[in-house]
Amino acid sequence: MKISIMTLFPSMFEGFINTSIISRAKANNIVEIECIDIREFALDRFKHVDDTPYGGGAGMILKCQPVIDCLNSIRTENSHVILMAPVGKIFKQKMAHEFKKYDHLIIICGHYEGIDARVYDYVDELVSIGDYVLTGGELAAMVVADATIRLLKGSIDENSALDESFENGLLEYPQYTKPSVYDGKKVPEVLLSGHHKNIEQYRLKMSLKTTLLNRPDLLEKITLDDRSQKLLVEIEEELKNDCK
Ligand code: 6GU
Repeated sequence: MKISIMTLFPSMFEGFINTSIISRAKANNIVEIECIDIREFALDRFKHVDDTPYGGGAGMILKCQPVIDCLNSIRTENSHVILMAPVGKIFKQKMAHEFKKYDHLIIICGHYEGIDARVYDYVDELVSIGDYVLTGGELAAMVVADATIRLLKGSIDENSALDESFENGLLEYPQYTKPSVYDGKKVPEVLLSGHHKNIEQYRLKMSLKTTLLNRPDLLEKITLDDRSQKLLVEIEEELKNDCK
């Protein structure tokens, strides 16, 4: 897979591209990442890429011309083009699974106060990473690229991706490593037992409990099987008793 990132601040991506899992995925030819500086497509000798908003208002707006010329210089029939913008659809794990299927993903980072809305007509979708405003789309683009790259075959241990938060609609169960006692705090006994069925049951229960406590909205979006429903009733009883 190739990911092309269009940005006014290519240097922001250096740490991201050259560290840990992402640099390894690149070295192993699982992903190719390029950053293209939108400013190189400015036409005037001062390399202006922004201007004041029609209708008035604060800040500067990224112009169509440098963005579209830049896009046209790299896009092919196989490119899927996303524009990072706070007005876009919220990025979810499911979207990362969609994005990983494309041979060529182009991510456009808006910056300044906004981007000329006519750019929307040249992209496949607008994507936001959440309900807050960042100074630019760069951090958001890294979030999308990271979540997508780690799903590519060979990027991380495939088994570790299966049990993760969001993959089955639930948050992940808590994990522990050595020592078995730290500062008087014990690792749950069942995890030391070697009894795989009990461990699996305990993890499912903790997954349900964590989701109920931190993200009850996620439970409303999935259908639980009989076993999970029973466990959830058990958890709710236990929580009630804890309050007494
Ligand atoms: Cl994609 N861009 C900016 N500037 N802010 C955001 C965002 C994107 N997603 C959430 N906040």
